[in-house]
This record gives sequence, C-alpha cells and structure tokens, in this order.
Amino acid sequence: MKRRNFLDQSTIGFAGLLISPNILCLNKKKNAVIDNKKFEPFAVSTWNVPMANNIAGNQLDNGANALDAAVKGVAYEEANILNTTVGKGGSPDRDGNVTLDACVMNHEGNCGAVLAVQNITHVAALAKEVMIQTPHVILAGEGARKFAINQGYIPENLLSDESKKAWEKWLKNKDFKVKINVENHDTIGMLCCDSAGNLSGACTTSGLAYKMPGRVGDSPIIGSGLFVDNSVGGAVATGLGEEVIKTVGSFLIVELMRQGRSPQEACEEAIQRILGKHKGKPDFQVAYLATNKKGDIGSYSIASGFSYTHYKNKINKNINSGSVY
Ligand code: SD4
Repeated sequence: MKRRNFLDQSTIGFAGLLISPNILCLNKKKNAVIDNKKFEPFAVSTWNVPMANNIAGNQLDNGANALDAAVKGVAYEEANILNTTVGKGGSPDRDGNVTLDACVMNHEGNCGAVLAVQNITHVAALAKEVMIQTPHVILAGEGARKFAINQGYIPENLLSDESKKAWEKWLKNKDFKVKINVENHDTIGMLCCDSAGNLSGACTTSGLAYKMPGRVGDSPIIGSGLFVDNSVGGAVATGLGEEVIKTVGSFLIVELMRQGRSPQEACEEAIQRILGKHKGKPDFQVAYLATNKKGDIGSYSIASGFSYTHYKNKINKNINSGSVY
C-alpha cells in the first residue's frame, strides 16, 4: 500500500510536472492576449466636421488617450472663424458679446465645464483644466475667464467681422426664434474611444445665436450636452439646448443603453421623449449621437439635415442621420 501510495502520488506529481508547465504556458498566453488586447480607436462628432474628427482620429491612432484626442479635435472648430456656432467667430448674444460653453467627461467619470466664458477660444481645453486643476466641476462667467488667464490662456476678441455683421443685421428685426439646423449649426460634440478601450467626450459651443445675455444651453451641462459612462457608452447632443436639458438627453441615452437598447434605439427614444412634450411637429431641432463600448453608433434628430462624422481605421466619413420629419 505504501508503495502504491508512493506510486500514485509520484504519478500525480510527475503528471503534474508534465502538465503544470503547459498550463502555465496556456495561462501566460491567455493573459498575454488579454493584456495586449487593443481596441480599434474611433472618433465620432456631431455635424460635418472632417478636420476636427480627423485630428482626433489621428491622435487616437498615435496613442493619445480619448480625452486628449477629443479636446484636440474640437479645438480645430473652436479656432475655425468660419464656424459661427463654436469658439472664435461664434455668434454673439443680443448685446453683441460672444460667450462660450463647453464640457468634457472622461472614462473615470470625471468631468469639467465652463459656462458663458468671454474672450477665451479653447473652452473645451479650459473645461479639462477645471476638471484637473480645481476641486470643482463648473466655473462660470468671469470666474472661468480669470481662471483661464491664470492658466496662461491669452484673451482674444471672439467676435469676427462676419458674425458682427450678421448680428447687426439681426438687430434690425430681432427675430428671437433662431433655427438650429444644417444652415446654422456646428456645435461640436465629440466622443472618442482610445486603444485602451476607454471612452471620453467633449462638447463646445457659442450657444444659441442672439441668446439673452447669461443664457446657457445644454452643451456644457453634464448629462445634457454630453455624458460618458465607460462601462456602457457615451452620448452628445446638439440643437435647442432648452429641450435637451428638460429631458437630460445624453444621460437618458446612456441609461437606455445600460438597459439594453442599442445606441440607435436609445437616440430614437430620447427624441421621442422630447416630442412627447409637444403637440404636432415642433419648430425646433434636437439631434443626438451615441456610441456603445463596441463602437456601434446611433444618431437621430427631430428635423432632417443632421449628420455626423465618423473616424475609424483611417477612414473619416460624414453620415446622414435619420430623423422624425
Ligand atoms: C445650445 N445646443 O446652446 C446648443 C446649440 C447648438 O448647434 O447645438 N447649436 O442650445
């Protein structure tokens, strides 16, 4: 018995010696595959913004993290004087002052926002500074401007000659119902996924043209203009901010995706949530863009004319969104 025991044990031991290295090898291989798992990075932005989205995509391909890529991507539109809805060259409020709104949110659920900031072009980067450098999430108005200057931002005149002319023309009739669509658009909301599979986003705007001084829309409001949950996905909004805020649109979309809706289904349901508050065809536009962790994209708007830009595998293309009307 003793001998048999010895043999049994030694057989197990020997077999163990034979098997263990293989198991270790397999485990090592398995771990190596998990450790090295690379996600295919992508960037997606509201509207037709080939340059901004391409910048973000290239940043991601070169190893940038999702937040930095989004902030650098949207910075192109912030500096683009021809874009009259974002950054420098943006449309002013009724008094002729350009006031900018922006926010960012990263894969850890951290966020930062700046509201109604004057004289600072790159407000998405400033929102990121608020997130990183301060104990706060939101800085507004003069406080945000002072913070920017302390951080080394150079104050600039944001009112371009074109935007000034358009405002002076507007002053003659003072039409307070400014439409937001393809002819008067470009608030940029961008969602990026980096090669580590982390999602982040940025949203930046000059807001509604000829708004009341002090008015802030959805774009810098976390949950309305932008929301990211790295375990689920992200969403961004454009259009009439008041309607997005009332339904906390981007948060709603992420929560719907958490419950199992696809990004497309979630965007459509969020649009229906707004429409449910209005009788008949509304005279305003709201559009949503969303992604889940797999990189499935959804988009939907009330009125036709909304599109988004998508970058993956070095292909950057503009895609028309579905709409209710
Ligand atoms: C706002 N949502 O301030 C922004 C405007 C916008 O394209 O999206 N313009 O309400």
